[in-house]
Amino acid sequence: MTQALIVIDVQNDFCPGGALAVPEGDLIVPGINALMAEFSAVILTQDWHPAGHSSFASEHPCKEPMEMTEMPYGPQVLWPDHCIQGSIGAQFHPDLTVDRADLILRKGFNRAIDSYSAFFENDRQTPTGLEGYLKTRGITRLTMVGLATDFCVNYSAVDAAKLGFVVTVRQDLCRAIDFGGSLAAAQAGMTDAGVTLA
Ligand code: VGL
Ligand code: ZN
Repeated sequence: MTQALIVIDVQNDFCPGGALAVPEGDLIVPGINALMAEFSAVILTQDWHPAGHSSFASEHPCKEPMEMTEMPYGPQVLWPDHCIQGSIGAQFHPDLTVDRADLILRKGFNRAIDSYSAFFENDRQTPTGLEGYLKTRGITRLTMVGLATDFCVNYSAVDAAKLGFVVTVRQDLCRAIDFGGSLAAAQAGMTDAGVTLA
């Protein structure tokens, strides 16, 4: 039984000073680095959007960041431009121990579809390949940490539980965007899906 630590989107744009800053997003970095020592497998995810990504409010005339829009695949929050491929904002926080990672999984590179989850894009159908990677390595238990609790951590944790992984989210090593009740909804959704909130 192999356990993996999945570190979600600990990138400059999600930390204070970044384009989509999560309050206290940087404070979790030392604890995540320390936790890596307890796992035989460490996987990092990296939000990785092309310029002009369809989830950016700047691509939608008359829309502001944090407003909703309707995409062919369903409702989508519109974000400030963030985590653009090759930008400083898309880089991992400089203090994150990137060298411990076995795999860096990039997501959100498809211009037409956002991808909160590390497993499926926001159409809920297009796989990222992470399920196959983990299962072929014999990994059955996942601990998730990172940013943001209510979006990418939430979607990743719920998908993982649905795929049959045993999932724990270390909330002390996550931080939330939390707008419009998104954190409470995410916590309820994760609990319903069988995710352990620690
Ligand atoms: C995220 C919004 C847009 C996240 C990524 O990592 O939670 N949120 N892109
Ligand atoms: Zn994004």
